Amino acid sequence: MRAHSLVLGALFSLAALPFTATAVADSGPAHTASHATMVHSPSAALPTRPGQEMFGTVSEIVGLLEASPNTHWSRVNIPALRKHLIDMNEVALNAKADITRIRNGVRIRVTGRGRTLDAIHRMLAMHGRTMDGQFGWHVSDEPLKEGDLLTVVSEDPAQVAKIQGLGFMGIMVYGTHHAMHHLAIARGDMAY
Ligand SMILES: [Cu+2]
Repeated sequence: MRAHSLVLGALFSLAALPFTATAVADSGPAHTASHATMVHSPSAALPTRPGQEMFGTVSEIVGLLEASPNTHWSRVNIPALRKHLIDMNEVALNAKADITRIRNGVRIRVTGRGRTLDAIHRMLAMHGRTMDGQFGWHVSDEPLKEGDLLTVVSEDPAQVAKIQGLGFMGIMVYGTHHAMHHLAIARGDMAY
């Protein structure tokens, strides 16, 4: 049992070293010095992968809030951001999207059940409000019993082609302001 723990400990120590530490078997003062330098060097490799998208997104937002002198922690609402990120997951993975091409755009019937249905109602209502009038698009959202009916049209033939090519997910991600919404939700500037 003790030997097993020692082996595990040794493996863990090796795994924690950067790949450049090939002189593990070396001994003597030279190795001791380089090892000390490596451990304390600011350039020593450290892991950065968050492991999971929710952890990564929330971690980045918390970092931005901490770095900003304008953050009012009494207003900060990370639970609202978490709720929105779960909604995004539901809409992206579990919602059913039936798309119909109409003369000047698309009509998309987005449906789901339970937690997915709640997410569809919240996300599509928000997207309808936010995206209407942008890029020369007219966006309208109609809540249904089993989902939402999203209609996206344009008078510009180039935009019509784009809307039809983007389809449901492309329309949902289109534009560059979505990540800013996450910060606004987290800062308490936007109800969700
Ligand atoms: Cu979002």
